[in-house]
Amino acid sequence: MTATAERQDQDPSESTMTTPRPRPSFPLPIGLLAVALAACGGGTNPSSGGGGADVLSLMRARGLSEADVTAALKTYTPSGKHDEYLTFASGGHGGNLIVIGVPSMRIVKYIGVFTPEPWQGYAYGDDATERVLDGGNRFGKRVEWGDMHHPALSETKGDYDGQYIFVGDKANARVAVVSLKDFMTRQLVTSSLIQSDHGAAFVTPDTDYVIETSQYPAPLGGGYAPIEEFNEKYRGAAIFWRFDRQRGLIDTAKSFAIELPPYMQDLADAGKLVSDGWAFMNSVNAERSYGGNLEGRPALEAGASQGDMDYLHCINWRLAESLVKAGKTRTIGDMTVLPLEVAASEGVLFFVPEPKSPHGVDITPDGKDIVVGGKLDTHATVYSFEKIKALAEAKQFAGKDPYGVPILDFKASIRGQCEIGLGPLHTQFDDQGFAYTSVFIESVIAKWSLKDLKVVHKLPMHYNVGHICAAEGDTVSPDGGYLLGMNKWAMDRFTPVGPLLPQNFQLIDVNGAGEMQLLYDMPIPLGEPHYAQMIKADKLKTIEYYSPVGSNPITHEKDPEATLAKQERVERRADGVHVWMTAVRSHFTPDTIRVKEGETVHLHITSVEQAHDATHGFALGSYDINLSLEPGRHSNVRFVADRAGVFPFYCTEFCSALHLEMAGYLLVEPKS
Ligand code: K7E
Ligand code: CUA
Repeated sequence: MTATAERQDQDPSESTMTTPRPRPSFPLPIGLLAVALAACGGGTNPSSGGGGADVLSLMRARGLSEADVTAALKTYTPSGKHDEYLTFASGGHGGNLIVIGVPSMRIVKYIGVFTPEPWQGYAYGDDATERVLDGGNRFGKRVEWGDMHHPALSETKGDYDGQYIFVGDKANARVAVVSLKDFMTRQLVTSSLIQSDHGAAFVTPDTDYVIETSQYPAPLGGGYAPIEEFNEKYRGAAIFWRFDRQRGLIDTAKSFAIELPPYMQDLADAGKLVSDGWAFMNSVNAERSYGGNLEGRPALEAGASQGDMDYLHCINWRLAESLVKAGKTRTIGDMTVLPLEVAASEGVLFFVPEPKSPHGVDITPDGKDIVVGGKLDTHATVYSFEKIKALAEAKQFAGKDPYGVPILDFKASIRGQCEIGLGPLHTQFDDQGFAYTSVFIESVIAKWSLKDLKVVHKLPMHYNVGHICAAEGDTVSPDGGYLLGMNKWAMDRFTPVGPLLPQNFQLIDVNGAGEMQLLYDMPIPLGEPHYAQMIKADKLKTIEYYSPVGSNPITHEKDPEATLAKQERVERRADGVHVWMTAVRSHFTPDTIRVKEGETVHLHITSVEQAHDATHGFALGSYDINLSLEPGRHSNVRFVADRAGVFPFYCTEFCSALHLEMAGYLLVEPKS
């Protein structure tokens, strides 16, 4: 039975909280549509009794086609109903994660990750989150933005498990860990080893490791070498950050890296099922061009696209792990590194040529094939893991690169190529054996059969489509149904908002074996989101409040400075004035804080609430302090009261009828 028929039969009172995914095959004839709408109570004029006519006139008045209304029916999510999926989209250089419901495309949350986020009290004075952000300091310097590219949901046996999400920051070579219990960033890690990344974050099938691969080669460890010594002194690296699931943190001491030649390593993906234990990343610039267009050398991009082939990197990370345990490593900066010569000679690293300037590398759900899109090529190339493994094991090499890395024969390594169109980038998968590849130059998504490598449908995308994101699309069992096209720049699409264009996410019904159908356009008011992952919403198990009262939001343990009602107090100590404060509807205790100019102030504020709808905030203007006090959350803040005066503080969440009165004064008495 098609979802269309289901809709007609459905008693609205029986609808569940999760809207079933509609998968109609054909647009409805208008008359039938009107009847269906009327049966669903969709008439615009309740007194008319003839809802169908009203729907028709409404459609005419708004200039809507049958396809428009069908799309609306597939995305419209009535008040109070939840979305079936959540999409976690990168917020680009906004440095935040954006959480979007599917199919409604309603934004449900921003998560501060690389950028301080005031609403969440993320790094605006709150000590616990300040320390999280400081974990990503580069060479001792606080970096308050990030160029977020690829979110990776944690996996168990190759399936999203809804516990954590990891993201990479291309600009500052950082990886973040976000807990999906409370949608809070709990850790940032970075290594002096590499100076940028792009193949980040990607997880191995049980989230043993989070992969971060460098993009722009540089001397490992952050030192200097003349650029003329690029071939000898510049290197790439793939970091395997060890994830300790018990603690919910990356264990930097158990992490390691593999040194790579100075090609520009690009995206990565981890093998799964048959290819578990391996990771794959592609690269551009096998030419090792490094620019210098004012110094008589070719411009970087011209030099980097001269050759016909680049190298797909195939990494046996499980073997690398055992070589690391056997101590075949060097320490460079703060990282344990498996040297390039060891990786090349011991069977950790193999190259397979890949057509011109590849970009996406995506492992099929069965783990058998590796799909690579070549930006300057017209194919998606489908490599066979079985063939690669056999060639590697038989040591049947077509040659070696200048660093001694064995190269496998291209033809002998592939299962075939699918003629896609101009500029294939990224590939996703569904549950019916189809692959979907974004085609940047042509601005379409190509749907093709994995079995016979033939395109079955192309759907025009609005403009410069980059990544695409399918429901559970990177798992061993994708769901099909929905696909998100992530377009660069919302050219001509929405009401103009000045020269800086939003992005445009387009939701697509991928529709089983049929043709794809565009459902929804959504402007994204942040730039530039690169990738997203979509998870079944019922996999997430979020908390409603922090327990016990006085919990540190990062450790979820009771903070030593947590304060309960009646324990509020002020003490002067050698290191300054300590204020143990509570917040509860609708007051802070104490609400008067008296200090002397120049004193260091330590605020220890506990929300003693344990109800979901009892969040408070704590804003102290002029001192750049803003806390979120969710029920049960504790915050410690330290600052120097270096300006005498009267500073009101107040609650920033409209928590009760007396919310405006939830305020107090910091009185900083002048020294003299
Ligand atoms: Cu924009 Cu994956 Cu960084 Cu492609 S990447 S589009
Ligand atoms: Cu507490 Cu407003």
